[in-house]
Amino acid sequence: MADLLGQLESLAMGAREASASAADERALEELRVRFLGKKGELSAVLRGMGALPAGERPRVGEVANRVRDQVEALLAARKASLAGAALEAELSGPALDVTLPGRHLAPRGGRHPVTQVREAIVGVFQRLGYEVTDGPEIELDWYNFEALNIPADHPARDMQDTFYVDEATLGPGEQKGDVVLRTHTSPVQIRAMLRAGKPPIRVICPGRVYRSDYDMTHSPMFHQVEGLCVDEGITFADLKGTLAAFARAFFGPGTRTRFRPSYFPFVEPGAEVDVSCTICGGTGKKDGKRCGTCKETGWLEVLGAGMVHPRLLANVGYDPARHTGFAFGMGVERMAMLRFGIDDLRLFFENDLRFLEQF
Ligand code: 2U9
Repeated sequence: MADLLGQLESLAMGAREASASAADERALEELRVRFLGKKGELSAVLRGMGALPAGERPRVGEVANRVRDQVEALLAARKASLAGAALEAELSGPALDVTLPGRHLAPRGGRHPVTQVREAIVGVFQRLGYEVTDGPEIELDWYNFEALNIPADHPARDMQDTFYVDEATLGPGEQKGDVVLRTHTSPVQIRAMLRAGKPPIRVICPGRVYRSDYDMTHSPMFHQVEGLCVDEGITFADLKGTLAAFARAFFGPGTRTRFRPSYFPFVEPGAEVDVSCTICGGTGKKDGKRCGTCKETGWLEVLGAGMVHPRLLANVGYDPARHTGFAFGMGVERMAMLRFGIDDLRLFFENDLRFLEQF
């Protein structure tokens, strides 16, 4: 018995010394396993009790229980004093700077170049007081063609240029040829005029349009931005001033504009609008050589425009004798090609990350 009591005595002393020098919580846990664990020192002493005469066991058991309580108390006290010291060190150290910027996650995506350019174009017109509006991409013939002065026998209605909605998908009362994928965003402006009921009207209409074309500069789906301004006393001078301001805002302050007569069924007179070449500044020469972007002309065609045809105003119930207006249209992909120096429009729709990551 004296042997076991001696072992318990030295176990308690060993635990006292070891816990006093334990440097952290991990060391304390190791001590708990060493002294109190299933395969630890205390368990070894208790196993030795089996060899004692029955009368001596209670005494040894009692001392063993007291030693276990002491060791537990030692470990707990050391744990508390370590935690107190750690808190003290943190409080007396440098203060936490809550004004430090946070850590940012790397951006996972970005806006498509066509989206970026569409937003830039629309933003200029919003700042000029235009309201953004959109309409259906699956459109009725009347809004897409008829109301825009494009009658049934007009070349623009050629099946080649348009996607007609199949008979099977037509709604009640609709006939083959009545429903098309819109070929321009112009029907949105027709709808906007009908909705407004009367001038003044100033809308900017970005959106997807569809034509059966596919090559370096044409895609069966592309994006347009069209604008419309109708009020009393609107003249071609307002059109020129507006588009010149747009060109300077979008391409840069030194940009010049040029209007060439052209024909569109929905405007009279109509014009194609060029801007001075963004690459050579309108000189036609780049580093002493021919500028390839403008083919040495110094000009880039970027817009179509004109005064709204009086027949269109009458079609939506406006009085062409009292109200006049101008309209314009541009292709977003073409603007993006010019802004980023891209020569093949199909790149925009292939979703190749090597291309998209460059914007
Ligand atoms: C209404 C009245 C007039 C919109 C116009 C153009 C000229 C034009 C093209 C530019 C490149 C289409 O994307 S593109 O191929 N657009 O040249 N668009 S005038 O005229 C309108 C529209 C709506 C009610």
